[in-house]
Amino acid sequence: MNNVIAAIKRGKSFLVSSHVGPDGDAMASMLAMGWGLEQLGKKVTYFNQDSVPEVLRFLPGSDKVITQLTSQYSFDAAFVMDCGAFKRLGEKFGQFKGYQKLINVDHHASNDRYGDINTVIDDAASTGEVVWAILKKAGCKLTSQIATNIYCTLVTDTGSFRYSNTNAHTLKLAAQMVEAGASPNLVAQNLFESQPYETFVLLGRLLERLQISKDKRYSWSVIYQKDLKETGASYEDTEEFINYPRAIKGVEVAVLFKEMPQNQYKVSLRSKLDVDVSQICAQFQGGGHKKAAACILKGSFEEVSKKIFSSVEKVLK
Ligand SMILES: [Mn+2]
Repeated sequence: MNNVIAAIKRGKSFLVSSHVGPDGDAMASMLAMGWGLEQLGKKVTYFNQDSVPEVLRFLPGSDKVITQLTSQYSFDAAFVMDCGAFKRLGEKFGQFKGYQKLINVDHHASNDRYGDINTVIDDAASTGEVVWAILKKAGCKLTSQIATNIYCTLVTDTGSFRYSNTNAHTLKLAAQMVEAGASPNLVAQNLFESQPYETFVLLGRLLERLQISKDKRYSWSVIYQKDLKETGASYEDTEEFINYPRAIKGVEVAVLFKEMPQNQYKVSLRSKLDVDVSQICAQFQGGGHKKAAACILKGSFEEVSKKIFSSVEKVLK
């Protein structure tokens, strides 16, 4: 923490970024950090190669995010948020060399500490919680822009304050953000009640294919590339889909397979009770948290699902 504060004090220009395919924690964390740095008189550039998902465009500062970095840019430090592994920052960030220091701000237990400075607090409910701890220590005032962004990170990563990472501290922090100007209703409406119609057509396909294991302890579904083409929906809209298999009574592990180009599947896992799904994903070079993790496997659906199910069954034993 002291190293981050020193880097902020010393630097004049900063890049803020987050993992590809940014969710509400990744995007709102980088925006909150940017607002804080600007308040301290720093020059800030906001970058994510995948840009801002439609549902997050209400976030203050989201209009400043750029998707290209050229060699003309140069920064004293780059803050990267909510990203457990360097590769997940994307190819464009990977190729970019215009920063002196890389500052890794995260809450994933699986974070491999790839930064020059690493502020990884794995019991923080969201990366945004870590961001606010940094900004507070750096002497930032809590503005409504920062508060709305931090509040969004909490709602996203606690499943609207339903997951086991929700505790008294999380709720107090959320209340503090609301006092400073975050609107729970505005955030909820944008995150959960502004979905494109196509998303629900795609959800219909997922529900049609919903399966459950013989012992009813794990459940899964699959989305194919052709579903995206036929429904007009995109993977960006499927963030919440895994909550359906997870919500089935008795199910301890939920699995969602998403077909990717080039014979690959992105496999997302969620656990409801004690199962550590990050262990399962680590076997396939993936990562995440105990209760939410993902990995990418090559092969047909049959091949990929067989591998995943056998390791899910092992862990359930
Ligand atoms: Mn997160």
